[in-house]
Amino acid sequence: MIDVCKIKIESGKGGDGIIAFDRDRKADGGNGGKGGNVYIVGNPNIYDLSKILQKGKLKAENGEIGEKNKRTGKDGLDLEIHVPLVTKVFNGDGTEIITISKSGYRVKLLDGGKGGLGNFSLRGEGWDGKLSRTKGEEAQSKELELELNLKADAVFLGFPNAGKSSIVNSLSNAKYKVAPYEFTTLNPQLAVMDGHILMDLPGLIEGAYKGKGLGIDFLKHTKYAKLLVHCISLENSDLVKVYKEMRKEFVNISEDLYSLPELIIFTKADVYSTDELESLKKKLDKDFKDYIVMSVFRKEDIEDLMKELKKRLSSISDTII
Ligand SMILES: Nc1nc2c(ncn2[C@@H]2O[C@H](COP(=O)(O)OP(=O)(O)OP(=O)(O)O)[C@@H](O)[C@H]2O)c(=O)[nH]1
Ligand SMILES: [Mg+2]
Repeated sequence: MIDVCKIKIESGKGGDGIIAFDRDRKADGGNGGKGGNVYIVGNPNIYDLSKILQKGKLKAENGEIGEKNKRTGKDGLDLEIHVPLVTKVFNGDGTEIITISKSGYRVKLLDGGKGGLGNFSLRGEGWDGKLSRTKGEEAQSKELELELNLKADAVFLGFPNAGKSSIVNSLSNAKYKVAPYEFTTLNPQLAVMDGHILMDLPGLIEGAYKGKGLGIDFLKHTKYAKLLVHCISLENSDLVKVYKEMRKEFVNISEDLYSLPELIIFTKADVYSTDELESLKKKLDKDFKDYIVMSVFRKEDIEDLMKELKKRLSSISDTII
């Protein structure tokens, strides 16, 4: 997934004014059209920056030159660069320009050049006026750096192989890769559950905050989350130890991540028989206050989890960005 990129943007040049005469040898050359502006627009249907890079040159249209008969040349079309939410926009030197955090939010980054004047606009007495015109204003250009901070309501974290992607898939229409080995998920992946955005993340291991495993590049994407869904596989023998180890990792990664409301999900409940599960839950009640035990292979577990997530997400108001 492309979540940072450098781009060069360019507005349209203004069209030149022209010199022309009508049948009576009166000045009638029109003005040039205006060059297109460059805008950046927040678009909730885009999830990474790759499309922007594919486009190559990001340039608005030039204005056309003026025409005979006092007619102004056509204005150049504006260029709209659509970016996912939330995208931070920086100047080439790293200073921040703006954060695009809302759908449809449209900000002008560059002005198109003004059109030049034709000899009709500049007409005066005598030939001097009749023979003058001005050129269109030059285009502006700028280097930008874009940084995507994906906006998700709930982020799924935990050790590798805990079953995070399996759960996210079963709560949504997503079909992300699931496999019985570690680090199947390499990049943050988004899925939609009835309007709520879920983020499936790569597994974390001890020392992730120091760059171990796949590291913590994902962190910028968790900034706007409302809920941390902490997934722990019931295949582990010491669940308290596993839980504490991961909480230690969260605090080392970021205070914000650590402070998010947390829902603990013990996954792969089907590895136990019903009786074994009952006694396990009694043990869990002693160590954990707020948790869910589930299996992705049980439809009712998925339905219950979905209800619970919706309840929690609706009760937490949107983060103000
Ligand atoms: N028995 C059982 N296996 C499960 C369950 N959920 C997931 N699995 C299996 O566990 C393995 C890992 O599942 P994933 O969903 O890829 O786990 P992950 O946490 O996303 O893994 P990484 O992306 O590598 O961190 C796969 O073989 C799944 O089929 C479950 O509820 N029960
Ligand atoms: Mg995964």
